[in-house]
Amino acid sequence: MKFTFVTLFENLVSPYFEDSILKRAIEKDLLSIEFFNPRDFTTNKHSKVDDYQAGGGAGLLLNAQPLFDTLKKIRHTNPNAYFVFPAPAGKPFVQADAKRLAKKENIVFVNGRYEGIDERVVEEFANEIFSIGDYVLTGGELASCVMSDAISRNISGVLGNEDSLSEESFEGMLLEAPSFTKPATFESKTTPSEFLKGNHAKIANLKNKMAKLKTQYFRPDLYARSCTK
Ligand code: 6GU
Repeated sequence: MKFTFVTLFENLVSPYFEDSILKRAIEKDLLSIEFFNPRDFTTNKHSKVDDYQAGGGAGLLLNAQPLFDTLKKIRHTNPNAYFVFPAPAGKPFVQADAKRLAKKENIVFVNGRYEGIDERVVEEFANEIFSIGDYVLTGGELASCVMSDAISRNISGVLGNEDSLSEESFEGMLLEAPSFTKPATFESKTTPSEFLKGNHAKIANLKNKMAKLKTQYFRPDLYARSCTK
């Protein structure tokens, strides 16, 4: 998988790939990243990339021309490039999207800043528009990091232990059960005794009960959906 980030602020994104699991994925050639800055594609004297909104409205928009030319170049280089636009007005990004997109060869995250992107660029290039939650960020970069992280861990070989993919939250529509490590007693709090006895069927049963209770308590919306499946 290649992630292409179109951004005015490469430094907001690149450090995220310089440590831990994603760093190792790059070293193992399972993942690569590249950056394009629309400022390099400006045709005006002062390399200006933003402008007032037609018809008024607060805040600046990214101009169509530099961004359009950036994306045209990317598409010309790779006709299979898949364009994802992070935006608060997109559809909610969920685990099923992370899994599906992990099969693409090249995902291009097109990051707006300011109040957004000229709609004609969205119309021409966007394969999908995603939001990562009901709040507004100052730009798409954090959302792109969030989505590329969630996608990466679904690429075969990226996680050390692929089992962790099937047991975790959202795979079975329930939140993950609480987990514990050593020692058995810590700060006078004890690990549930079943976990220490080693009967795997009983532990699985207890974990499932805990997962249901936790989901009911923290995410009644998810729980209601899991009951209908
Ligand atoms: Cl994807 N982008 C921005 N700018 N704000 C957001 C978002 C995305 N998702 C939630 N808020």
